[in-house]
Amino acid sequence: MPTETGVTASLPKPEPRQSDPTILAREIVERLTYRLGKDATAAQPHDWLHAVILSIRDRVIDAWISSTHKTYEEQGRRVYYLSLEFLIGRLMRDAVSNMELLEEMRQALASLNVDIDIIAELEPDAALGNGGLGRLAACFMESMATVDVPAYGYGIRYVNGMFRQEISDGWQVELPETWLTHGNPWEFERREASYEVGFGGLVDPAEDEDATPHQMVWRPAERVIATAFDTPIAGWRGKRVNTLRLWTAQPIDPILLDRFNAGDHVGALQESNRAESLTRVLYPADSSPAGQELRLRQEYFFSAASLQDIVRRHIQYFGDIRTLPDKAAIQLNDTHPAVSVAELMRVLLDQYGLDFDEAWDITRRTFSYTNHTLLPEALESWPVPLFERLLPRHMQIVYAINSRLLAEARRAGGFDDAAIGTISLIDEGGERRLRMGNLAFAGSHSINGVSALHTDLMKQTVFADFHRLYPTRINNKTNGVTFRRWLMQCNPGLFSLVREAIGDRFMDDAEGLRDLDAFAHDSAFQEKFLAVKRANKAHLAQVLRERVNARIDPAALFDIQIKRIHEYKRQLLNIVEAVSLYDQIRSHPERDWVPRVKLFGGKAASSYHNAKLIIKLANDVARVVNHDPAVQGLLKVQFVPNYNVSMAEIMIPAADLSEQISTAGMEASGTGNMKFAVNGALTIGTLDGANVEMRDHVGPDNILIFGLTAQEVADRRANGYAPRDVIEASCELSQALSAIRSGVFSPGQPDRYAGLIDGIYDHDWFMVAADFDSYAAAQRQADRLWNDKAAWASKAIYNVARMGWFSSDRTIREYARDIWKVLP
Ligand code: B1N
Repeated sequence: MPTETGVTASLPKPEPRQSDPTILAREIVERLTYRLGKDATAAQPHDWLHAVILSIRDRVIDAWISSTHKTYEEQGRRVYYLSLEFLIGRLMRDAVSNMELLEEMRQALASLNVDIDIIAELEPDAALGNGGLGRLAACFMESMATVDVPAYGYGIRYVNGMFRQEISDGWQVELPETWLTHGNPWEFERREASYEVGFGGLVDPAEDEDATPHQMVWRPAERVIATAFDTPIAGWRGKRVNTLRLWTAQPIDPILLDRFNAGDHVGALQESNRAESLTRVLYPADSSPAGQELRLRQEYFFSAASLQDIVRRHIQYFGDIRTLPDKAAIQLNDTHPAVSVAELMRVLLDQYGLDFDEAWDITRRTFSYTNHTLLPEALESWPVPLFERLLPRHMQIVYAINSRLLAEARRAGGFDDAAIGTISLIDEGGERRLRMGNLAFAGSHSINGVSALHTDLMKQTVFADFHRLYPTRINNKTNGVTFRRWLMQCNPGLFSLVREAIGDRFMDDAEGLRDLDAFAHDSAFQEKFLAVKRANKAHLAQVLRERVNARIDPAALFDIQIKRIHEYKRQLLNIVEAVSLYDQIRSHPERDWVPRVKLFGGKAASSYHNAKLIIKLANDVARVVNHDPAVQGLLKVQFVPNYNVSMAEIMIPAADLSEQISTAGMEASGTGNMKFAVNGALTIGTLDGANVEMRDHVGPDNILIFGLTAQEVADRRANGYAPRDVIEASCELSQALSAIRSGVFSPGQPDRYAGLIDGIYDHDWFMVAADFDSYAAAQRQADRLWNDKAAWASKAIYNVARMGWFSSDRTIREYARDIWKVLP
């Protein structure tokens, strides 16, 4: 980020830049010539992209510097968002649009014979995240800048982000994604912001005379350097520009010359390779813990570097570590940075010599924690011996925190041994493990869930005993998405139609979309609305034609499920329903079936066997269905490879029906659900996560809700659920399951899906069978609605009109008001 000394007041200020296309064109050619060393006549598309980014970046920098000055002058609290993932996607259009230069840039490039849409396509996605959690962090960065919160994002600059997915013979194949191949024109390397991070080694008591009894000296066995790379993130209308600071690991000695000179050329680079491997790859695990030592190293590495940076900045400006909580609010994005709690305690105890109680008070007032999942298998914990070996001083601190925590619970009364056992930072059942969720909870003044339902379940389940001990700490902050990217940029057709109808107010206050309510039954507006949707569908059809040689009819109902592949998200329910529909179309060709295209997209964690099998099944079903002349024109199934942010930007605006069908109680919030609805798709979904609040906002008539509630799922599980009986009672379901089970879709290997389907008969943890009939009925209701174009259009328009509350600006304002206390 720009330096923050505030001494530049007397220096000449840069001239405010003009937004005239001819001036922009001149700036682009200037960057091309003098920064890239290319002649305009010889420039390749990539060079133009680079030059455009450098031009827009320079304008962003002007605002960046003034934001930094403003933050400095206000002396207020800054927000630090610590996240192991930032799923940013492309930045060019975002920055140009937020600087309000989209039209001017288009014209400037046209005058140079360059098509902005063509070069925009060349920008690689920054895919430094897995799914919803990482994309939420990216939406939050943009919204924090938009609502004028002085904030820094901290994360890791992975060389290889989310893997590229190819489909080979129907199976997922993972390939490394190299987003940095052409360099990254957005980032600034900050050599001056480098810190040492240690691992392993020994701990000795501090020897100075005035040392406190808690003061220790940690002598790490291994050290690496963390170096910062900064990316400016511009808010809407360029009001504020905040910093995303990503760390990269470097060796202290890039090459061990003594070894090299002794002829050990490989050994000479060992340290270098070991350091660099730390920030090399993103763990491709979504909603499941990665578990390996390298992951814990990544977590500690970026936490320790970020805290050193935060503490250094605080001391530089304010001089007194005791005022840290007044000037810094650190948000832990899930438990991935939770080791920060122990790290800040270490800094306060060992480096600043504070006594334990004071250090603990400062720590708790500084941190807050967002929980993103209740899935028991997803809650992070580390084997105590591993944690102790890597972070011996932190282990001591964890024990000290734990003994005070448990003593507090005993003093409070009402906590039996079992309750004490669930509050403990150490899981004593079997191999002893450190529970990162408990550490994050204990070390924070605020713990939030990401939808109303999820927050309630948090209070009733994983954190029930913590909630009894600290009844004011848990609060809800329902997720949101940035409407700049997820409406204005990805759906320019709908964006201009909405502007035409209701003016520009919604661009600064998404709740202004409500004015569209008045147009829901206006048939002229409905027609224009359907025409925009139709054009978006034609565009998607063309993209799929080019990329996977698929032929899909834009007139059909586009039914889309795009998200990580996970059993709880129930892509399997959707596929089984497709098989059942296929059956019924063949049995009753005379009925007037609604032509449907079912699209799937999403990646499976590399080690998640069933998720990969579900991808194969989708492709197997697609092959059979799409080649059967009996259903030609009525049903198409297509798996879209390598689903990512850029593909989402094409698919979401083209959707008629949005599949949000997780087993109730399992999806913490969902954010794709919000993006679809604001782009005018109807949701077919369970009462799970944020779907519940979406129903409240769009109205129960404008959403297709089916299936068990979270409470009913819990009751069924508790009272002995017998899926086999349920399956046998449903003719459609039994037929579809036995077709898959018997190899109809996998003739070359008939038992390929035996295990998967037997799982449904035997236990069906995700309640596919229990919800099937109700899901199929909701799908037929969608068909009937589709046949009434005006009714469908009005419901879709109500969705756009009433989704304003789900803007991440609203979410961020709530965090700012309730948790960070930085209301601008
Ligand atoms: O976080 C999103 C929610 O909208 C989704 O419902 C939720 O599933 C998602 C370990 C996770 N929860 N947990 C993760 C990601 C990576 C990892 O290594 C867990 N992701 C979510 C935003 O709140």
